Amino acid sequence: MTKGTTMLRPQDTSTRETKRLDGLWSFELDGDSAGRDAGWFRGPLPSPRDMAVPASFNDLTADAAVRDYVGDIWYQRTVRVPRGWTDQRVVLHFESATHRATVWVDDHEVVSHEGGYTPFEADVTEFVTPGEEVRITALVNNTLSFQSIPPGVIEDTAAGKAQRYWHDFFNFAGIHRSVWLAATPQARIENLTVVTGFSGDVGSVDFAVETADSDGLEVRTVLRDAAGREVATGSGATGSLRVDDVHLWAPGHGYLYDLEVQLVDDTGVVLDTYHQSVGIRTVEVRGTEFLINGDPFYFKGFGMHEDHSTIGKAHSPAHLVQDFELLDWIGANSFRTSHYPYSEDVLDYADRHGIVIIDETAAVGLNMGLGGGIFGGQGYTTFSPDTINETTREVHAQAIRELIARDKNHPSVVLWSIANEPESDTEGAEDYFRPLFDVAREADPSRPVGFVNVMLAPHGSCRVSQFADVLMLNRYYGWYVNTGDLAGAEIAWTEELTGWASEGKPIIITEYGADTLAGNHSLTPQPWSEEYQVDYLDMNHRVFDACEAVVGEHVWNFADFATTSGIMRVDGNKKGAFTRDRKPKAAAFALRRRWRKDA
Ligand code: GCB
Repeated sequence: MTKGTTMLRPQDTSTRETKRLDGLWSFELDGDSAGRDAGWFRGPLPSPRDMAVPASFNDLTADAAVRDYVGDIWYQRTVRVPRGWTDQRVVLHFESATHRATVWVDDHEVVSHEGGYTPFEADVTEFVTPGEEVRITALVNNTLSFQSIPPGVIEDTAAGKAQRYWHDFFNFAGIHRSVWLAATPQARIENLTVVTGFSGDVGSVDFAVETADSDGLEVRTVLRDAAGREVATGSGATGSLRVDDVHLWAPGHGYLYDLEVQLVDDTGVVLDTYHQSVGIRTVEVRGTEFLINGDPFYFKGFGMHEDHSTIGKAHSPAHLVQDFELLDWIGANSFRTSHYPYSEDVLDYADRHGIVIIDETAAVGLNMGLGGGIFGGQGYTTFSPDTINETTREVHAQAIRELIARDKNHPSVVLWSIANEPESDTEGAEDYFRPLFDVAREADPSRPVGFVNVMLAPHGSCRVSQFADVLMLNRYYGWYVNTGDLAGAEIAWTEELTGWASEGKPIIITEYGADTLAGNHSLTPQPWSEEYQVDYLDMNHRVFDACEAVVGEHVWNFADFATTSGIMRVDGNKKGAFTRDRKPKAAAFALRRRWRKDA
């Protein structure tokens, strides 16, 4: 199926070339799933409309049937293969297709991939001719089931089938990130892993390179500093580079070296070359401390979403820059990729700007007890042979592997979150999660692993946190419980947190927040007002500041975001410090005062 764990992101180098396929594609919904048997990939789609790539398709038409569509979705375009690509290996690379896709090049099926937030690619060399056009067709499917990550279920309603799910954000779908044609030499670099360290002012970059069609060729590595000066060289596919007078990557200081990997023949000709930015830093959990470069780190920031009006969950460079500017303005040093892997451009940007990331899989909503009917269909048992089962766990394991394979070399990523708010107080949960922590640790022994605990599994009842290196807690004292009663909330919250602190692990509060309608004010602290949101955050901060084991606070959420509709959500979730169009609420200024020493 997919070769999801051994691929490098397309790159232009002196031996490689890329062509981005973003723009308008032909698009057609296929509610009867008839297109595959009818061979829609064999020619132009029967009655297509235009669709933007990258974009969620949901909000781009004026048609309710499109917005809430669930099922097969066809995307198609033609592309002329660059005429200079003779004798090259050509791959077709999707950064993501939500939630799964099968792809054809002309009449040839080339790849299928499960999971909406990680990349996949196919070697299409034998199906393309440099200088000629090819037709690319992607059959995307956005259905969530008990065997998908995230899970969902299709229910029959009077109006037809409807998608239910247990997570609190709209099920945007489509092709959310760039699609590429990319050329590499046949003899090529296929995969690269770096792990960094330092002792005193000497840094180390351990590397492991995988190559293909490379008999008789030599791997060479060159490390250059940010000014382009060569600081270390190596030969061989694995090794360790010594970096004197090391310049560390650190929170707020995104210093990057460039590691160039070369594949060289015996006459010294460089047949392939690939560049990897490297931030030299260490991450360690010691007692209740979270250490970056040996220094205690306190996470300040948000759980975020890839979510914007019009484009939905698509990546856009303009929004990327704006969101990071706002993070800087407010004094955030970190965020969590709640609740799925974000665009690789986001991680690159965080690397360069010294922003710290908790990197999360799309395993959200593995909890059928949550929300009492708010977030979708109820009446299910979370872990059972008919619901979340061993097949789901295999899909989940693959999602963990693909996340780590994709993001392992980013210095910004310091902690893996393998799930958000799953059921975690049952034997079924314990059995389900135990092996998944092993999967993460095997894929990356260099970073701590955790999951995000839900309020329904408070201290003393959670059976999964025993496997985690760091405790991540989402708590809504003063919102979902003790609503409007901040004094009572403070007492209850302090009591629970004191229990968790006795575990001797660092605690990050990965969510705390109050829905707030921008512009709604009140003299007395009324829920939904901007004043209440400020008071609510203040109360939480008093609780955190009194607890030594708390090493971080991530407000839920950075910005208001789209959700499924229901009696709990008015035009989406309103817990943002910023509105959906990034205007600050009063809380944004309050957070800025707390987080920025100079504000
Ligand atoms: C949570 C979830 C998050 C929701 C949030 C809320 O615990 O992790 O996805 O959006 O609560 O606002 O209810």
